[in-house]
Amino acid sequence: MQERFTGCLLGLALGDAIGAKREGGWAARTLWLFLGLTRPGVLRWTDDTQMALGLVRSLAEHGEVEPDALARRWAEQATWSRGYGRGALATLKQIRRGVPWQEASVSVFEDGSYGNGAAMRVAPLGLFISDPEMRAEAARATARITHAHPLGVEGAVLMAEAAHLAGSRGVSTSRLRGVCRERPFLDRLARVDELLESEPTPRQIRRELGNGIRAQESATSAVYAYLRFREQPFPVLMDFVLELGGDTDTIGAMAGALYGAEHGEGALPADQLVSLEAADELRQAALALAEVSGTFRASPGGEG
Ligand code: R7I
Ligand code: MG
Ligand code: MG
Repeated sequence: MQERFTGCLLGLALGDAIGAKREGGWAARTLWLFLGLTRPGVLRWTDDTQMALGLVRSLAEHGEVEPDALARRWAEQATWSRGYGRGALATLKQIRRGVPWQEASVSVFEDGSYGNGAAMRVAPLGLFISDPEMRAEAARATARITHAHPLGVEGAVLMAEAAHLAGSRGVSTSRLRGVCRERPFLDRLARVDELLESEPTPRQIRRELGNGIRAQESATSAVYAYLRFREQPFPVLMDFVLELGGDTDTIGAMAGALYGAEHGEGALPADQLVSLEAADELRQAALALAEVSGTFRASPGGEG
């Protein structure tokens, strides 16, 4: 069980760091290189991992989703140099200044963000909570802090469920469809099944599911990539993610988390783990969460 927690968070971080080198166009990549944010030989991760780590620590500390504490923790850590989404960073800065998250999360986009930021960070929570309804409600509670839009929230519910099912090798699109309510997710998940019957090119996946920052695109593409390559070595999965292009760090983070949740840390490439930024910190945080798993309490913040 511990292996699954460390595998999930380290797989998320590896996918994020590997994908980050390819995220965006040449201008963004050159800027990152110039600023020293990516260095040869170091797998430096981005906001996806920073927020997942914050969530893991908060869950381990409180034994539940404590939205106010989680919002504060995320807000304290947020810095542009980790490549945060524009809206997410503005929201987190407001929270840091003392604006209640309920207000901040609908201040940049009036219906809240439909970005994939709530989905990218939530996988470890899926392993932590075994009751399906509490899992979905807890995922929603984490999402609402920065991503109040129903599509942003749904991305988190989907990824929490996928991680949970990956932990027992039981991911199927029909089970994932069971936790979804929104058309853009339901339609794409139905399509994932058909796409798994042949071997479509990355270009076709890009066209049919999408590789963008919208939750319904990158989250379903990550689920697809994981289901197609889950029995192959981790680098094969990552090569496909890089070929998908677009929001590669986030698709990498989500697919990597599912792969790690299923196979455990032992299945992740040892040479890459050695180069991964703060791997030991991530491992310790995941172990601390594993230690308190099974103690989850329904969160008062989860109802709201
Ligand atoms: O979702 P979010 O945290 O971004 C995560 C992404 C990942 O790829 C990370 O790796 C990082 O690179 O960023 O950040 P948000 O700012 O909430 O959403 C991302 C983007 O989606 C926004 O900057 C907008 O471009 C777009 N977006 C919207 N545009 C119009 N109206 C999200 N919601 C809206 C909306 O309601
Ligand atoms: Mg990122
Ligand atoms: Mg990204």
